[in-house]
Formats: sequence, structure tokens, C-alpha cells
Amino acid sequence: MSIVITAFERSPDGGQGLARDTRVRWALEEVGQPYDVRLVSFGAMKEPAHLALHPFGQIPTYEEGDLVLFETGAIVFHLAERHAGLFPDDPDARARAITWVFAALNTVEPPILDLSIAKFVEGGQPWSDVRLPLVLDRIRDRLRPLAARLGDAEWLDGAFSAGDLMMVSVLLRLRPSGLLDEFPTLAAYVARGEARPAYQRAFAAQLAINAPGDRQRS
Ligand code: GTB
Repeated sequence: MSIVITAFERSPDGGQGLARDTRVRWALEEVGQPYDVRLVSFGAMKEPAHLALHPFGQIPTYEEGDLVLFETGAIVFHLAERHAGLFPDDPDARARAITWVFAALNTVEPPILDLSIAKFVEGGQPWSDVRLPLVLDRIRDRLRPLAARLGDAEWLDGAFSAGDLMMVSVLLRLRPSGLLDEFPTLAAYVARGEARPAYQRAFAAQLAINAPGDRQRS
């Protein structure tokens, strides 16, 4: 059954791989599943055809025959369940990997998203200079215990899993802020994720669409 995902026609990040299709591409590469990409404009995302796939009018979506999924957590979970490579065989280890997927999405990602809102949506507000340090501190409050738990380990719980894929994807969003550099072991953890051949392939695929050079040519 062929797999089709959606991605931004032009990602606002210009090819840094920060839009959420990258984590789905990465998961697909880790489990060795070929896929096609349908590019959508911001306008098309809010049209009925796309809303039928994604009720909130966002990317990415995932189509596999009659199955349609949205939410990157659900998509990565689905791929990890159906294919070898992202969940361990041992049931307890698998449950812990799932825990890290949820931790990435529910505990670590929200304050990181708040930083984007504080910078790009609320940046011009008179109170934004006061709020920004508070937002940064709330991220540090998540990174500190995460770094403590990771310690000197390569991955969060034994072998690389969907939990690491999601955590690295979430942490990558911090790179432009410089916050990751305050936590060298986490920066190294993210770099290990990025060095994986599957990530490299996923990154290159989104870059081919979003590279600034391509923007100028089109
Ligand atoms: N919880 C959903 C999931 O995990 O799938 C969130 C999906 C989501 O936020 N999608 C965003 C979207 O479609 C794109 S990834 N936004 C358009 C809209 O809501 O109308 C978020 C994103 C966008 C841009 C950058 N960037 O430029 O750096 C990074 C991340």
C-alpha cells in the first residue's frame, strides 16, 4: 500500500527541517517505507479537500490506502507498530519508548512552542520583553531534568526508539534560540539523532523542496 504524506509547499523555515513533516519523513526512513509527498499551500490547507484529511487544516497528514491519519505522534506510533525499527520487541521496553514519545509531545514540546508564540506572535507586545525570559526559564525547567535522565547515555532508554526520534525532533526546534547550547549533553544527543542516515535522508528530502536557492529559482 503506497504512503502519501503532506508537507508545506514552502516551509516558513526555508529548509531547516523544523516543520513537522520532517519527523514523519524520518520515521518512514527509519522503518524503510517509501513514501510520496503532496505539497500544500497555506490556502489549500484550509480548503475542504485537506480539511477532510486534517480537521485542523494542518500538515502533515498520512494516507495509506483507506487509512488517513493526522498528528505526528499518532503517525509515528502507527509506523512504529507496523514496522520494525522504532519500538523494541520487549513489551516493557516498548511501553517505555511510548512513554518517551508522550513525554516529548506533552511535556517538552509545549514550552518550546510557547517560545515560538512569544517571539513571532507576541513579539511586538509591550509586555513581551518581560514575558520572554519566563518562557525561556520554563523550557530550561524541562531541559534540566531531561539532561539529568539522559546522563551520558546515547539514547533515552537503551537502543534508539520512536521516543528518541520524537524527543530529538522536538529539541531541534530550539536550535535557533541557542538554548540547547546551555545543555551540552542534550546538544550532543540531538546531533546523534541528526547524524542517523535516516534523518539525513529525511532532511535532504525536505530541503530539496524548501531550500532558499529553490525559492529564488521559482
Ligand atoms: N500537533 C500537530 C502534529 O504534531 O501533527 C501540529 C501540526 C502543526 O502544527 N502543523 C503546522 C501547520 O500546519 C506545521 S508544523 N501549521 C499551519 C496552520 O496551523 O495553519 C509547525 C511549524 C511551522 C513552521 C516552522 N518553522 O518555520 O520553523 C516550524 C514548525
